[in-house]
Amino acid sequence: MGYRVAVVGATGNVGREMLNILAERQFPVDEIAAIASRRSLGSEVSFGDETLTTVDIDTFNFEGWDIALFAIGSEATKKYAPKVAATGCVVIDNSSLYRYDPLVPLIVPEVNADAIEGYKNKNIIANPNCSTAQMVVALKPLHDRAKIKRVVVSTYQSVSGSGKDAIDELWNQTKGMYVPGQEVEPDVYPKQIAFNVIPHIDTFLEDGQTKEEWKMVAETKKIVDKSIKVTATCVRVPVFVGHSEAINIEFEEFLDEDEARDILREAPGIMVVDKREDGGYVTPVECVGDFATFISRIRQDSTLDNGLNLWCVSDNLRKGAALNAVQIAEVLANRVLKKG
Ligand code: 11C
Repeated sequence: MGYRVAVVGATGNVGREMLNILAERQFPVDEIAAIASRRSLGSEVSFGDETLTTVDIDTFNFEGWDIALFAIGSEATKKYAPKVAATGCVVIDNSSLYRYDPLVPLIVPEVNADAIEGYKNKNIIANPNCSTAQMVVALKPLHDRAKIKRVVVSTYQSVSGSGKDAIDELWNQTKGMYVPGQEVEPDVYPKQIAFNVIPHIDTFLEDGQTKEEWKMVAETKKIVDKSIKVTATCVRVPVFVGHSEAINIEFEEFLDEDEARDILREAPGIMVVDKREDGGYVTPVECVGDFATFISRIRQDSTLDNGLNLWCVSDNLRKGAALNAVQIAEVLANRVLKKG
């Protein structure tokens, strides 16, 4: 016996990946529903070999459904998640709406799967921001060994993190650079993204941080350990899929780079690719479609007594969003719902 699973926001980048990953990982699905807003009604999406036609979120009856994977943004989530959760269907939400709610668990299964029990408070589980998810997978095994004091992270985030329009903007702006008269002005982004980098993701906060940077701080504390200090600079780069991060870590205890490499090799969800030679590291184009978080360039930081640097790359639509949500569904199924 399997589960009745609804993907809400099934036509978006993340919703489609959720369907792909449910099929790829052979999640025990008895029945699947692809749910969308009225605007996308009737669109077709793939689920393994099947083609699903989307149904309307406003009329869909969630009674008797086990799990709803939400990928519809905070505003729509605010409207629909409480109603769906009230039917008894557990909501796994990819938006930021519930992440900082102390009554809602924020889960990265490799790091804090035990926190899943907290779902009972609201029948909702939150999925973290993509840049946080891949970072905490790397931090947790190192923290367990040498206790992290402080993290300084710079991100190189792909345009797919901003949705389909941003992917089109990078594509069209890049082509337009070569065709006189077909230049494409910035629209999704405040500045040109083709052949450029933009040190601005999400809105600005009063203290000068951006919301994306703040999320990395708040979410790392909630998922790994509230004592860890994090400071982030988040940058958009002209890459379609795959977020990269340069991470500097200060520990309470000394951790040798070779031991760190061994710890990361053994850690769940991580692939270490770290040869000190040309090409002996992973770049975003190589991580697309993969489940792993890739770690490269592991090395001592000689300016600190107990410091390491590393490079971390992952598919932001997968580990950063859809994969992590499906992994949460797997934990929920195996530990809590236990059907079949
Ligand atoms: C980006 N990290 O790359 C964002 C996308 O809080 O779920 C995901 C935003 C979020 O633009």
